[in-house]
Amino acid sequence: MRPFRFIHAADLHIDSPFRGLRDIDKRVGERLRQSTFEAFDNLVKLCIDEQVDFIVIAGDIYDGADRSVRAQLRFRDGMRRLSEAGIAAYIVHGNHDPLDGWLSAVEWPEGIHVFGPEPEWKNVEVDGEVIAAIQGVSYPTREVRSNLVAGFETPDVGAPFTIGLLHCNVGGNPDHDNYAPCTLDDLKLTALDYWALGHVHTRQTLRRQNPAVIYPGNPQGRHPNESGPRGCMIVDVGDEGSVNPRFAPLDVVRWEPVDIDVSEINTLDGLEDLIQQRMDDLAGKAEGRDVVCSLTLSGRGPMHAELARKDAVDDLLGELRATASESPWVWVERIDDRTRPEVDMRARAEADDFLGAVLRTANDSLESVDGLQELAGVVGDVYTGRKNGLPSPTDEQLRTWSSEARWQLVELLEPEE
Ligand SMILES: [Mn+2]
Repeated sequence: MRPFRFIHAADLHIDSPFRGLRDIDKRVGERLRQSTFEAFDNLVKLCIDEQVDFIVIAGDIYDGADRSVRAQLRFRDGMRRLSEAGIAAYIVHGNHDPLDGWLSAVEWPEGIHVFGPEPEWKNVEVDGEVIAAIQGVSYPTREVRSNLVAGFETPDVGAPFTIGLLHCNVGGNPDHDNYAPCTLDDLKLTALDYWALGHVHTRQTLRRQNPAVIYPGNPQGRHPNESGPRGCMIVDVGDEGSVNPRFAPLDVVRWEPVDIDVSEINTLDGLEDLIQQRMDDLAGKAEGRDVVCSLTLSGRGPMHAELARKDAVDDLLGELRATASESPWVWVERIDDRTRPEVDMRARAEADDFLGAVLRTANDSLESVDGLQELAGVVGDVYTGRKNGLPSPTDEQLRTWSSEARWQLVELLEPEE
């Protein structure tokens, strides 16, 4: 068979509104408002740059069933550019843009095919030769609770390469609505070569080949849980039908979580410097993209008291936002303060209560040879008793465990606030 290349994208969600963020920061909100449009433009450009033979889009092109006119026109313009470049497009609709949603009278250019509500086959031809056959189906309505794979046909023997195009939830992924539920076995049984899926927004390869089953993820993250690089898959199919997919990023604004341990920090200035440093790292890794970052502060230390003061976290957030660079920017979307107060283990161990008594024992094992040996004896029973051949723990291991146990005891017996 003739080798070819295609792009598999899904969940474009063009014209996602980002309303909440627009209320907080107009500049950031507007940039995000543009982001799904720009990521789509990047997708079209990538198709042309990579000289792909065709693209498949596995549903949720538009964010809302009442597709905005703006989104539809932008999408149609992109399809025109592909058509002019001789690149065919095969499209299905999902729960966010079902067939019964409002649709302007858009005329699709040549080579663009939108699948209907029943599974059907379309041949992909290049220079008069069929290089692949695609079977796809669109959601007629938002809530599809049936297994759509049941309507897919096993391909005729002799089809050069076959692709299933579907918006569905494989294996009941609980992070997404259970629309068009199916199992990996259902997909295997159809004997297609590649399942181009949409719906789950985080990139996943459920199976590498025979058939390859892939969610490419969405091209542009839309909230803190859609973090990291986002894009599509470029798939090379070899002359013997081998499938070689690779990820290509398309996102223009990146969401990143940042965790900072404050236990070694003593001043608010020091904390701000450290956060700044981490934000600079993020900017470097984002390669020119803007970044929205969700900051989590954790650990025990003097910073807990500083941050617990009235408005301290809000003030820090305001300061970080005010000093953010122009473009590209790193914007802190939230600060989650999970810090804990310091605990003076020695002082706490002197108290005449249960925690005090347990801590004295733990301190003993950390600070005296006898104490450590006693601990080794107790733990040793577990090892020799099981006769499982594990080496006995070293003194250092014992000390680490004892030290961790001390913290855990404090957390459990004396939870904060
Ligand atoms: Mn989606």
